[in-house]
Amino acid sequence: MNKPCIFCEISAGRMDADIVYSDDDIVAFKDIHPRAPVHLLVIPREHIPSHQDMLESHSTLFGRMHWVAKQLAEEYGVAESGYRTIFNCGRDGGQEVWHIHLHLLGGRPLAWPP
Ligand code: DGP
Repeated sequence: MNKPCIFCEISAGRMDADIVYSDDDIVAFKDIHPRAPVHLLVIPREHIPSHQDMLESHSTLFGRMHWVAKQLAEEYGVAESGYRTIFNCGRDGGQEVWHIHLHLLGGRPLAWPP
């Protein structure tokens, strides 16, 4: 039997997470293995496996995910110092969870290139 998607489980409230934002379409929560003082994940409730599975009809949803990230950056005090938003996509992109998620990282200087 296929294992349930952990981010679908979090979105449905069947698995614990430190939720920081939620609406009808989007949920955001703290990353379980934070890589920076602020490390949040913004996900759609819809199960979209990766950035490469985006359809044109998802454009508004993806835009709103960035809008939520922007609001959270303010709420978590990193808007002024700066932060990074990332979609890891596929094997070389370092994607481990196959339910699309926008990382919001901040609170320390972030190296570039990663
Ligand atoms: P990525 O490599 O882009 O697929 O990042 C997946 C992120 O998800 C990684 O930073 C750790 C986080 N993560 C994995 N499992 C869980 C979980 O069960 N709960 C929470 N809050 N975060 C998780």
